[in-house]
Amino acid sequence: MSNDRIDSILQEERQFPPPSAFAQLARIRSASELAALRERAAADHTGFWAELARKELSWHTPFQTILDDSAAPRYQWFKEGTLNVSYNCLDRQLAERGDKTAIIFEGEPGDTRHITYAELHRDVCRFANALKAQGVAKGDRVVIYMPMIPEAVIAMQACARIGAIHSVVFGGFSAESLKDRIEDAGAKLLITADGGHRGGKIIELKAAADKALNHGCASIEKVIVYKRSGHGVPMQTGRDVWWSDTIADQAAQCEPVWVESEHPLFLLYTSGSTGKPKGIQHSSAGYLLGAVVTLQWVFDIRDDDVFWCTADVGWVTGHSYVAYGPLACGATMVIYEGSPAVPDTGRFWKVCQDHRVTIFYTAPTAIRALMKHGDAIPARYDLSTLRLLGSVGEPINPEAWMWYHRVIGRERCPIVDTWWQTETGAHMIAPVPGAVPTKPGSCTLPLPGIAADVVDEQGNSITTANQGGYLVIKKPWPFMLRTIWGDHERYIKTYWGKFGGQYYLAGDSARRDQDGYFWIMGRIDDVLNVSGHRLGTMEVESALVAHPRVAEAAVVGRPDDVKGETIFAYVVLRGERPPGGIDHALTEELRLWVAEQIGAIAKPDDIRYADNLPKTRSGKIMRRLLRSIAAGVAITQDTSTLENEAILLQLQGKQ
Ligand code: 7RM
Repeated sequence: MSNDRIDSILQEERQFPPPSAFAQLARIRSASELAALRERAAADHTGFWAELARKELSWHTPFQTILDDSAAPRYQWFKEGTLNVSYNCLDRQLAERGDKTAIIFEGEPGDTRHITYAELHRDVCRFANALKAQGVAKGDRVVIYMPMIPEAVIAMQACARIGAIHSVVFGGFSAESLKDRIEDAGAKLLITADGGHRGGKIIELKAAADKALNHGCASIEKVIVYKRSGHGVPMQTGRDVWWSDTIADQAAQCEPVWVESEHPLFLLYTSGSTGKPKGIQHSSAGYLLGAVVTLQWVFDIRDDDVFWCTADVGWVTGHSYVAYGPLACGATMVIYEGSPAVPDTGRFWKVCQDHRVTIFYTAPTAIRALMKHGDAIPARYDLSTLRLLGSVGEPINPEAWMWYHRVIGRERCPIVDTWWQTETGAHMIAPVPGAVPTKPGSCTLPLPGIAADVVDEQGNSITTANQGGYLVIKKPWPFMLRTIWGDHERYIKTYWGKFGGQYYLAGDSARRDQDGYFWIMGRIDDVLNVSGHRLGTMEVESALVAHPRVAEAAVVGRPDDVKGETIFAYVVLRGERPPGGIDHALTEELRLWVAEQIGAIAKPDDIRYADNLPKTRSGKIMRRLLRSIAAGVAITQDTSTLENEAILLQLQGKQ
């Protein structure tokens, strides 16, 4: 057994062709149309992207050079071109869609607002003028720490309008994280709110901001505070200003600042596996192009759609598929402020019903959490307007995929499982729903113009079906990250170091099946090594979740003298956790179940039951923390962002 090979043990044979009712009306309605697009891209990679950039974006000055790779891996796309992202999202909709609803907002308490494109344009212009009046200019960094309300999008768009670089910090992050990000970005201005509604509580954003600012953040000159919760917060004279006051005297027109294609649109911090968060830097033109073409190809966006991406603007998904992409396509979108469980776990389905959502995009963690409450809750709602479902953030296990398909999509809606990253800017591997048959658990095939592959340790393409390896991208693409803010060396090392600068290393392991479909197996750092077999965590987790009593599972390796590693599983059951976390009969049943499903090699040695799994705020399992617990070593990870710290004791088997 060679040591650099990742073995696949999951077998999933089900296939779902594009429903003909869907395909008939789709933008790309057949495999041959898609093949033609792929061939164009394969024949002339940069020409393909240039053609799209000319067609889909409105330029102030046309570009001359499609791709400058002379300083690779610092890639520059569409050089000499100038444009404005906010102009592309708003101004160009005014003539035809001024009165069309851009945003349907629903707050957690139930308040709703409809904002037309003309109104959004006006609000963005006013706020852009306000930012200028507060001293913000092109290239300045602005940190946005807001609840999930339209003003978060308005703030982002206003920055884009004047060429300021925003960095959104998710409202669930602590004062400490906020401070680190403000300082790394050297931000001049902070935009926040008094508080937001989430989980029936008020999230004290201004209080956290004050705490961050009292402990550093010397670069911050002004804080703009939007009044959302209205619960009364202290304002520091000279520093803090109310949003409403800043816009009071501002004009409803604001000439966009034309910026170069490569001008940074935003920084977004992501935590790496080690070290401090990386400020992922994105461009203006290339980035926006990615959001637009993927909304067309993968979401098949149409003028009459009501698009709802549930992601917060604190994540890249909320940048590409809330703040920018849908607006640049002139779509109507839903923004929901709060938790999926308030007032009950039917909230998502109620929002879909009430606002007649046609395209719904969420994360597997949300799907599994809602699935846990059974089929009866979604059955209460009219979901007949839905025509397409999407998934993002982690591999969706076949069990959850089937539930999503059957109970939410009512077997009528294709599911697009979209693989991408903060760094990639937009979807990379995902089905084009009118053309590509889907398989539960697979993100299917790379999009046209995306040179994704799976390679071995030496960087050679793996041609054997189902043999796992490193997921790489072999050619630059317009919406790729440009650098890590303030640390270009780290950018080179992290993403281009492994294969001599030739390939972009995604950091995920993956395999391709006999049809060339991609199956993400997990992060490279998470690969298990059991008696010389390298196994992806995802497959063992999928097998566990396929058991009727299991709602969620996370699997990590525990160092073992004999086997190298043994498999340690953390399981959340449907219904009650066994008393004291002990149920020997069930543990034995689950071990046998996994052995039957995928083979004895994958049988977990230990199973621990908890009420919840430790997740990052974007819903990704904190496997490093689980590895420490399994190994019985001291926990060094920051656990302050856990929603329920008490589960640590359960995971440790102490309660
Ligand atoms: C969009 C986003 C990126 C990481 C990525 C993967 C995992 C995301 C999928 C997925 C399997 C998917 N950006 N991931 N989507 N794994 N199937 N459809 O999530 O920067 O926050 O995370 O997420 O490991 O590398 S992210």
